Amino acid sequence: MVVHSQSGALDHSSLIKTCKPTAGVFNGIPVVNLRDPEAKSLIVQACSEYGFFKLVNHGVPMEFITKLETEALRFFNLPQSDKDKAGPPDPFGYGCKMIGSNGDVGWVEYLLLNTNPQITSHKTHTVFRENPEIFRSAVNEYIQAVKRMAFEVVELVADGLKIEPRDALSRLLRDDKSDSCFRLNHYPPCPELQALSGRNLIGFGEHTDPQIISVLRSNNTSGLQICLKDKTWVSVPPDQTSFFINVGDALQVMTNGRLRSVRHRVLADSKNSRLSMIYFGGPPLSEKIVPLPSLMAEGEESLYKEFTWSEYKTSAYKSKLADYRLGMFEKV
Ligand code: GA4
Repeated sequence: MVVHSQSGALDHSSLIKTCKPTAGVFNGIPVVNLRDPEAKSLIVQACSEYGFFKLVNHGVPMEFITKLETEALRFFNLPQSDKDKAGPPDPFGYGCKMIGSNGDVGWVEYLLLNTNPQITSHKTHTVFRENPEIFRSAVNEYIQAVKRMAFEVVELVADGLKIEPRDALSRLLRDDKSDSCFRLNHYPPCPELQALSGRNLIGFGEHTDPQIISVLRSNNTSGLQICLKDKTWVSVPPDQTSFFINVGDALQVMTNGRLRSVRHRVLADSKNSRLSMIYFGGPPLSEKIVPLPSLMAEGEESLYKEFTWSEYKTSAYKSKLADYRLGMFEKV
């Protein structure tokens, strides 16, 4: 179903997607304490069953999180004409409602940044004319801390799956040429939502993340939903003090399907705005995405054709958000 909307921070009239409210709140999301001696097996278990888990005791200082959140809100509260100066997202920069370049829309505005500091500084200069240094340092200190935690998480994945060497995954994220990005998503409240006779408004449509791993932090507004193995959608209770970790397509391939790239989406709220910040850890463009040899059992064959991250990205950017992107790389 599509509706026209003319109000809210996403100001111009446009077509917005809705869906039936079928998902219930799920209290079974696995919770992993990063300092738990059992963390490696709990992570592998969670990533095989859900491709998703909540991380606590993560070591990222709350101060970095709130500082960046404040700066992000300062930006999203600017007049539309000022925000538009930081767009369009090509793919980096400010975007409003349009996601990617193949006609996907959502009730969302966002900033997409490269995690390479030089590129970040170029864009943030346009974004934060008045005081680019404050935003730049807030982004950099946050990303640095989140990356460090993400390296640890993928090393625990390697330990849990007995992958050798244990930096087989983390070295890809640590690489200077790692093709990683960072996204700030703002979902303004949509007051018209109540008039939609019980339907839900899609903030960010269903998709899987193409990269190795995604690390998400959001404020306390709900909206995130994940798709379980049996294809039912469930709502993830928000927790602003924790991080949520997603397995991406590349990690599914590198583990030959042992870990599952999770389909997820975000619904908008009628009263509360949602702010999320996501680090997408990807490999260098030239990296071959193949199952890690040390993980393969004797005689086990790859479920996927060989491809480089650059080839996968090119094909992903030609796709629509909800497409099953790994499909064309599966062996028949
Ligand atoms: C989904 C994960 C990340 O947000 C992202 C998205 C990207 C974009 O917004 O430009 C894509 C989407 C994401 C997958 C398919 C293509 C590309 C929009 C889209 C329709 C930054 C990414 O890497 O892939």
